[in-house]
Amino acid sequence: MPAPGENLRINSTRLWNSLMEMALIGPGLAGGCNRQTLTDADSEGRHLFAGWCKAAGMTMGVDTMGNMFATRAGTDPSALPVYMGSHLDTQPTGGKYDGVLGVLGALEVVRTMNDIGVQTKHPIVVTNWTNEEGARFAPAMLASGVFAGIHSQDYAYSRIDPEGLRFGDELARIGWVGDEVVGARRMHAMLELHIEQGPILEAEGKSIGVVTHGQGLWWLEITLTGKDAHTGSTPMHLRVNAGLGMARITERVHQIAMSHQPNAVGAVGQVFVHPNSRNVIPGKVVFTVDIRSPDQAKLDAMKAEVMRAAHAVAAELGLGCGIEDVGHFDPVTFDAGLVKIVRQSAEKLGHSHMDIVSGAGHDACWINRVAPTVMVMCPCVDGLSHNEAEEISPEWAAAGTDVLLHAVLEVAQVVS
Ligand code: HGY
Ligand code: MN
Ligand code: MN
Repeated sequence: MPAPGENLRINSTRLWNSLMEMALIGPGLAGGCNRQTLTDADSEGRHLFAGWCKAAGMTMGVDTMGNMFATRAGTDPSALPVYMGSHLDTQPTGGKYDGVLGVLGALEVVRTMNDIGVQTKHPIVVTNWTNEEGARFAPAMLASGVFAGIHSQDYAYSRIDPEGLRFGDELARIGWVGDEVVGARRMHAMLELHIEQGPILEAEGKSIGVVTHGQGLWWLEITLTGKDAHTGSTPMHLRVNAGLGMARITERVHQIAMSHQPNAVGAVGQVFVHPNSRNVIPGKVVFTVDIRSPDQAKLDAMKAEVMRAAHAVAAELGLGCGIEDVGHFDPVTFDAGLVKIVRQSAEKLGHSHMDIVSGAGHDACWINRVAPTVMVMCPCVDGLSHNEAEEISPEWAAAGTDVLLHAVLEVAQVVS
C-alpha cells in the first residue's frame, strides 16, 4: 500500500491556467510581463494571488516589507512551518515564469494536497517575496534580505527608483505594508521552485535541476563626472567625456570576466547618461556593473580588478569617479539534506535530473542564511530569461512542481 500522497501528481492544467491568468496582469509589449515591484500591476497581482490562497483555505499574513505568507495548517501547530515560494514581481521586459512559477507552483502544491485531503505534521506556507528583481529598487532580493537580517528595513524603505520615488512610500501607496514584524517568522525549511534562466538543463536534456549552490554577485554603481560640452565645437583634446569613460570601463568588465573563465560573468545592464542629448558630450554617467561567480576567490578578484580599472580609466580621462556597492552576496551552498530529498523526489517521479549551480540570484540565497533551504529548477527554452520571449513547456512546469510537491510532503511529514 503506497504511503499517503505517494502517487500524488499536481494538476498541470490548473497550474498552467493560473500562470497564464497571472501573466495578463502587467502585460509587456511583446508577450511577456512588466509587473515591476510596488506598481499598481504588482498590487493587482498580489490581490489575485491572495484571492487564490483564500479559496484554497489558507490564512494570509503580510509583513512590513510586503512579504506575503499564506498558511495551510498542519496537525502540529507547534511545529515550524515548511515554506515554499518565490516572487511575483518582474523585470520591465520580463517573462511570464521567472519567480511566478515558484509562487504559483507552491500554490498548486497546496491545491493538490487539498484535492485529496493530505494532512502534514508541519504547517505549510506559500510565500511571495517583495522586490526580488531589484530592477526598480536596487538591490535584488531586497525584502528577503531584510527578512534574513542582511539589510535594515530603514535601508530598504530609503531605496529610490529612477523616478526618485522611495520604496517605503510606494509600498504604502499600493497598500501592502503588513502588520507582521519582518523576520520574526521561524522556518523548518524553505524550498524554491524556479526556472533555470540559463541553457544547461535544456542542453543536457534534463527536466529537473537539483540546485546545490548559487553563484555570488556584486552590483557596483559607478558614477563618472566630466563636463557637458558641445559635440561639434569642442576640440577633442579639451573634452572631459564621461560617456567615453563608461564605454572603456564596460569593455574592461567584459575582459575581466573573460580572464576568469570558466564560471565567471560580467556586464553592464543599466546606464543613465546625463544630459542624454545627441549634441552634448555627457558630463555625467551612472551605470551598474554586474559581476558574478560561484568561486569566492574569483568573485573577490573580479571586484578588485573592476574597481582598479574604473579608477584608472577615470584618471586617464580626467573624470571624477565614485563607486557604490548596491548589491552583494557571496556564493551560497544549499542544505545537503534538502538537496538529497529533492534529488530522491526527482528519481521517484522518474524525471531526468542533474545537480546544478544557480547562475541567477534568488530569495532562497538569503533565506539560506536563516533556515535550511534548497531550490528546484526546470529548464527554459534556449535558456532565455529577463526577456519577454521567456518560455517553458507545461511539461517542465508540471515536472518541477511535482518534485516540489513530493519534496515538501517528505519535509513536512505526511500524517494522513
Ligand atoms: O539578478 C538576478 O540574478 C535575479 O534575477 N534578481
Ligand atoms: Mn527570479
Ligand atoms: Mn529575475
